[in-house]
Amino acid sequence: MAPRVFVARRLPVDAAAFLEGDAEVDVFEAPRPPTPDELRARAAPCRAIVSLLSDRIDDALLAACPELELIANYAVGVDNVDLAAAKARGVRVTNTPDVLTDATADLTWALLLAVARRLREGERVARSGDIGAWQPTGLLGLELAGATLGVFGFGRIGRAVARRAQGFGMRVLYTTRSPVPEAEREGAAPVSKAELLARADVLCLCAPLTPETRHAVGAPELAAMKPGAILVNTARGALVDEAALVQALDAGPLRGAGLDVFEEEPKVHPGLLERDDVVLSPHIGSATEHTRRRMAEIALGNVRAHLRGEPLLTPV
Ligand code: 8YV
Repeated sequence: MAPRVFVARRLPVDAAAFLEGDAEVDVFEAPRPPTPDELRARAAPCRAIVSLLSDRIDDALLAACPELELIANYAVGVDNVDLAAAKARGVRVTNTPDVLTDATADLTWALLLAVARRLREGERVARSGDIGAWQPTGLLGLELAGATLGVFGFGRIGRAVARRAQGFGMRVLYTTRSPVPEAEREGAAPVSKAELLARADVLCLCAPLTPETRHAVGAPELAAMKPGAILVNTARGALVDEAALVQALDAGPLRGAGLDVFEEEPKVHPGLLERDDVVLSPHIGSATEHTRRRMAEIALGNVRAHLRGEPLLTPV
């Protein structure tokens, strides 16, 4: 009997056609994540699953899937997977790195620019059908040339964000876990977290979510940020204490925030919803046609490689 594979959402590549001859594929077709019960029931007879960031793969799920050998996560982040539990049960894990680096860096810059130049307010004014009397002091924003970009987490995406800053004439500082060779610094300088907070006019969060990075930006860090600074988060919502962010936006000294990810996804903190100084997007960092297709090819390619006994493309 062909091995069974569960794909937890419809992908931009036909999973059944991709794995034809290698597996019998069960795709969860609803436009929502499977509930934990649905996930358990559908994954139970499978040797591999393609999971998304909204699918919690914990020890209880693994225990309910005795045939499971591979979790091919359709994301670069793997914080939805209990890696220790997977390792303990001999289940391999893959992700989709590299192919989403540029798309995510682009969206980081889209949010950065939107907040810096107050596009949310400007859009509303223009859409009223009358842009009003031209004002020398109207909708003034932050000039990026000569300003300092701080990058928290200097992996592939952090470096791609930094690379783009050169075109804008910004100085770039970063802080990250492990030393980065000079050749990969993109002209950016390593600093302590305290210095990053104190000096960045724009702080971009590009780190994975781990126990160490959870609430990396909470009330003390927000209070230590440079007055008038902008916070951009396209990594994982829980890097930021959202309640503290709302308070910091109310009290100053932040200029605003651009957020693609949220602490309690799919929910967004109600305190963020009506603000003009915040630009929001619904976790779409990797959402270009090209990138999402490549992510699917990599996730399914890992499943195929595993079932054929070949080396995995992108093991975690
Ligand atoms: C995806 C992401 O949109 O790759 C990641 O870690 O957050 C995004 O690329 C999402 O994870 C899809 O599952």
